[in-house]
Amino acid sequence: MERTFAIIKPDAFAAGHAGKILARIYQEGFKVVGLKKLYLSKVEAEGFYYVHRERPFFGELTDFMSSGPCVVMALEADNAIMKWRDLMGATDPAKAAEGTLRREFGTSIGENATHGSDAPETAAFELSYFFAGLELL
Ligand code: DAT
Ligand code: MG
Repeated sequence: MERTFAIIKPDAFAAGHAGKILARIYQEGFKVVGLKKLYLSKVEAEGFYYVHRERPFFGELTDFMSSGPCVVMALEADNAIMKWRDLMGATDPAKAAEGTLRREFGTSIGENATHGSDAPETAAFELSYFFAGLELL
């Protein structure tokens, strides 16, 4: 079993898609081992996306992620990291495959409904950024 870190981003939460996304997560066989609703500050969003600090879209990205409430989750499954990336689809919803979450709920490359860790090291960092070990028992 592997764990990954996922976010229902502010666009999807504000549009009322959190329930549908969560239903899909269960349907696909993930175990939700941690879940909370948060309203990130700009500084907290910057800390989370620190690896992207030099990218031209960093300001836009962190403004968006701190623009409203989101849902952060720890998901467990065999091959959870890749499985969740596959379910989300490509970063740009226009390029995401039919049936993926970003295709269904994303509206632009910036406002793409969900986040998922891309590797074991980033999953470890991202899980620990939002959850204490005791919250994931
Ligand atoms: P992913 O979220 O698929 O891992 P990423 O790590 O490359 O994609 O980028 C993180 C987020 O930054 C992405 O979900 C949305 C935003 N982003 C990426 N590329 C962008 C761009 N060209 N313009 C605006 N926002 C972008
Ligand atoms: Mg990424």
